[in-house]
Amino acid sequence: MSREDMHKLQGIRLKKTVAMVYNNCEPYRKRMQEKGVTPADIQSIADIAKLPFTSKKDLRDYYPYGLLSSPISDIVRIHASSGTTGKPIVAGYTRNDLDIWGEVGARCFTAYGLTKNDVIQVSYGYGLFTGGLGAHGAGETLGATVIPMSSGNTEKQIMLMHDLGAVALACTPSYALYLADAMADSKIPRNEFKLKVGAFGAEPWTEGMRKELEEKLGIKAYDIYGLTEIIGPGVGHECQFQNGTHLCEDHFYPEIVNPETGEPLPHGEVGELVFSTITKTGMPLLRFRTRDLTRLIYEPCECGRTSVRMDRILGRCDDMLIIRGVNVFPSQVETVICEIPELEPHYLLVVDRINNLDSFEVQVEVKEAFYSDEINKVMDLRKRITHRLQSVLGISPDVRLVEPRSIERSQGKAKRVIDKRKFK
Ligand code: DLL
Repeated sequence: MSREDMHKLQGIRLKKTVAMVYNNCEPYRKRMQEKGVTPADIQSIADIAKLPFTSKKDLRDYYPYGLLSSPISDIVRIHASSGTTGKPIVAGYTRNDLDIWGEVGARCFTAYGLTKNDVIQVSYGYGLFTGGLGAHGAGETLGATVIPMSSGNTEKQIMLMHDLGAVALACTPSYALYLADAMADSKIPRNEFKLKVGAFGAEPWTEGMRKELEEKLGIKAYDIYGLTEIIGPGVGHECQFQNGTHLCEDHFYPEIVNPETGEPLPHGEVGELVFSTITKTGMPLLRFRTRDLTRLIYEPCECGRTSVRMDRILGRCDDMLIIRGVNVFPSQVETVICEIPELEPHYLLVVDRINNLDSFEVQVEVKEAFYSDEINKVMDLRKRITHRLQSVLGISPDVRLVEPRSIERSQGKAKRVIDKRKFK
């Protein structure tokens, strides 16, 4: 679709959504009235900037059903994402929303080259988290054979992946890494597995991590992006060129704004990703501030899809650590670790404040083959890592090399940071 036609379609859909939330959702009506905007002011997609933002705080304030635009009798599914504190964020979906979700999810799997003839193992957690049921609906809409495995029970995961001939694995990248080790331990030869494709998301991951996963699992590892408030997995996906995540912008309109001021940023600049849902009916959201940092790419993709792409999620505004005044994203550390051949991509950042000074430790596992008790070798490796991290981050961490398999593994979203300063 040409950009012009896409904008036309988005404008029509936005107009309908704005009328819907204005008429059916009191908090939105009030917020628009405060801004002096009525549905009549929204005539095209360019008018979106007139609309108020929605934040995670709004979802907490109107917990659990306050932001629904449909009566509860039309809501057929609830999901929730656990916040760090207090009540979770609740999202309600109508039948229409589940159909959209199935469709955008099936687009993702199709872009990875999967068809109805394939077996897909879904190892995202099932339950309130959108990962399991989201990927499940995507696979079923495609007509593929879905194994609703959920996370955990690693030995069984490997056995069924092998016995049922799973071609695709859908889980978090950190859990995929864990499963890769379990596959190697299982002693089942790699060529007896049919696995070819990974659909990995729900947490930030780097190009280095992609390389590790592709090598360890012998697959192509693709990104899948989404968030509970917007719909779940399926908001965006990579294609065979693995060169940016295509957004399903005919359903979810993206903007990039300055995370401090909320001002829209020029095309191509890195900022906070904001989405408006333009087809959902259960809990349509206008200009939802995701807190995710990325940039949008409008140049056409080699695959022929005309949808806008986003770059990798650099991190979340809330994940950014400020250590001794320097901004640090865990993904920067991951990039460095994946570049150093002696290291496993398992790491933990531990930040503390001792005598009013920030301490910053990076724990990282050394590969079995390089794990040595020769002090010179260890010192040399530590020095190299510290030097590299110092030049990328601008501050120097204490690097602690730890034994292979000593950092706790995750079966869902990995926990990469312990910030002890928060408890002081
Ligand atoms: O994580 C939905 C999902 C499930 C996406 C399975 C992909 C696969 P939430 O729990 O609400 O929803 O968390 C959403 O996770 O705002 C990002 O910060 C992060 N995230 C999700 N996908 C990616 C990705 C699900 N591909 C939050 N890359 C989002 C980086 C991601 N971060």
